[in-house]
Amino acid sequence: EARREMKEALRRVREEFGRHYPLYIGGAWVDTGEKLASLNPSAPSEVVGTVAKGGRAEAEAALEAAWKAFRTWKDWPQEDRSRLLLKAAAIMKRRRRELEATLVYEIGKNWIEASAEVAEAIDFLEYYARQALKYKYPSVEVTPYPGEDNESFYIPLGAGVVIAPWNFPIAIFTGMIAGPVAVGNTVVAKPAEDTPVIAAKVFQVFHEAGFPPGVVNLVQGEGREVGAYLVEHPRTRFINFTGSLEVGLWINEAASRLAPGQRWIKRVFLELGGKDAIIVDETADFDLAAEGVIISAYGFQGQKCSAASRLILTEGAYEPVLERVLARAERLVVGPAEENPDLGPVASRAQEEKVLSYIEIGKGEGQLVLGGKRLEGEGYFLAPTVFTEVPPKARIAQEEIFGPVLSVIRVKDFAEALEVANDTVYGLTGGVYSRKREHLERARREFHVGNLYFNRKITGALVGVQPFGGFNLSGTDTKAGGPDYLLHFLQMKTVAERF
Ligand code: TXE
Repeated sequence: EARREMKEALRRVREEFGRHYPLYIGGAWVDTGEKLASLNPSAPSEVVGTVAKGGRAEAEAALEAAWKAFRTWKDWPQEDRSRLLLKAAAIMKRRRRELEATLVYEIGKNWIEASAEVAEAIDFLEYYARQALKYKYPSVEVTPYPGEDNESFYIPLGAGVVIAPWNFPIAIFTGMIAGPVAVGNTVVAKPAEDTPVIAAKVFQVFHEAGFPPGVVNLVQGEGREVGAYLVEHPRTRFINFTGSLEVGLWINEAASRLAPGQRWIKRVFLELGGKDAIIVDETADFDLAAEGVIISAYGFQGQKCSAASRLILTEGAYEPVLERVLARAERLVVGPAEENPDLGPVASRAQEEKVLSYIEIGKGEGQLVLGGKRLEGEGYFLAPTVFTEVPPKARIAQEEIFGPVLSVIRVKDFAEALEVANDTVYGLTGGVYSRKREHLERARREFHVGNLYFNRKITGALVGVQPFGGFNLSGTDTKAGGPDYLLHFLQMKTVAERF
């Protein structure tokens, strides 16, 4: 049944190829003179759709609309704000297959990855809608003081900016907007250039849900232009960013520079890259470990911040795990995403070039034992790639590649495995496969990552179950989908009254 629905949805989305989507500012669909085209990475000659390309004028208008909307949105009863989020979730559920099919064509996810991602977007809306209700009352407990009434409560920050990456263009995009908006802020959102169509569809959903004009605004365009303008703007109150380390560091600096006329200290939230490691020791269930490594390293072609890109094997695990990983990796099917292969294409030509250049670097650093090349076809198809004997300090063991490339590192024991695992500027996710309690306990204390997984096949996160975010240069650890996430977008007001 799901298969039939998906085929039907793919057919319908294909019929819509080439459709044009405007910007969404102050509750109106706005066109501009310029266009941005979205290409199908499985067949880049196909234009999935075009969107209006915005510039500074549109960014300015959107911020203006967001501030105007904030005046009333901040005072809406929380139940009503939450109800709108739930309505958006219900609309997404209704359009679920269409949204999944759009992901398949626009970014090259296979059906399973696409379906998990749309489910996650829905989860974010529902979770934050529920979570926001907890901040409704002057609920913060303060110490009673004689002769006075003391009350502390949360209020929103104002208008802020959401800047999103292409790799989870509906889940992360929706979640980063839904959080701040749920608790009374308003938002100008700038999606990634490679995924403008799914972003426009998210805004169709918001529009249908009935958000008041200006609460959510969509400005598509280039990061360096529109994104940078919004970041530097004196009226931006917070920046919610997910993307690369490089851009994140720039934003962090730019946001703290006082622009002429700036009246706010901006709050900056950054969720950046990872160089995630899975450790397997000699006591592990080797089949389970190999299966988990495959899912984590090659799911969505390795283009996840949570993807394992380093496999650290202790002496007794090295041969049996490597053998199992290679046997499985060899069998992976790579092809057009609409055919629901194990791996679709990488996202864009730029991505393909970046990954291939790291493969060249890797040839000088380790042993290429599998893949390492582009595959036949119009799309950006890369073979699942494995390097062995990779020194921990090699560039392919230190830099985020964001592609289907796994670096295998040999260590003598568990202590060394942890040392190597932590020897990175990042600190997002980590995995450990072991049956030795002592090793797991030690990893629990010493493996310095925001999200740690033991003997578990998937290194991603479920909304509300595994709050997600990283340490070190992986970001500001906002813990998306966690119970404290909304607090980032609130400030506390305290009122004392003498009776
Ligand atoms: O990032 P880019 P990408 C990370 C992942 C990887 C990256 C991939 O690990 O590093 O995201 O996303 C805009 N001023 N995570 O390649 O290039 C740009 O237009 C303002 C981490 O898209 O940084 C786009 O909208 N904006 C993660 C956005 O920034 C600018 C989960 C991101 O682009 C800009 C998922 C500028 N100067 C991915 N330049 C986690 N940790 O949770 C570009 N942009």
